[in-house]
Amino acid sequence: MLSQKMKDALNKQILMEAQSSQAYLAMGSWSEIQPGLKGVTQFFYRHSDEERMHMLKLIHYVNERGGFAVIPALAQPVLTFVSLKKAFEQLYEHELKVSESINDLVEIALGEKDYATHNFLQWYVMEQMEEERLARDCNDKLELIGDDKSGLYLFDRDIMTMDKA
Ligand code: OFO
Repeated sequence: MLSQKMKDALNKQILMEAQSSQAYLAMGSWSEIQPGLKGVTQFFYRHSDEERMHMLKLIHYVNERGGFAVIPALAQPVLTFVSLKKAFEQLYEHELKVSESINDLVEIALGEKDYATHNFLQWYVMEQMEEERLARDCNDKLELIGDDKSGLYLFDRDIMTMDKA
């Protein structure tokens, strides 16, 4: 059985994953109308789907452990970006916040002596490590590319095969 504190904290994480999914969906919709960003668009949409999966995993867990997963209302995400680099910077910052939030959850689980939740959260800890690395790689590449159009062309092509593994 989850403690009230744990339930509340997990429900907050459900909101965060839902917000992540919306934010990346908005990035995908923005990049889809920019010329030549087919690969990037696919990446954002795929990432949005993954965040939804993270949210669902939490929903099932909370409900299976005797809680009630609350489906949250969402604020409109940022819709437009001055550049692709800015969108990726935002994605990276967002992932850092998610990691922080997962770490807080781990701390709460330990404090509550809730070892089942602690164990459940380890998947998210590993996932965040990979997501941070991927977002950092993308930012580093875009930094190198600068305004070089052929670099951007290659980035868009390569991101289709860049994965977390
Ligand atoms: Fe990328 O955040 Fe979910 O966990």
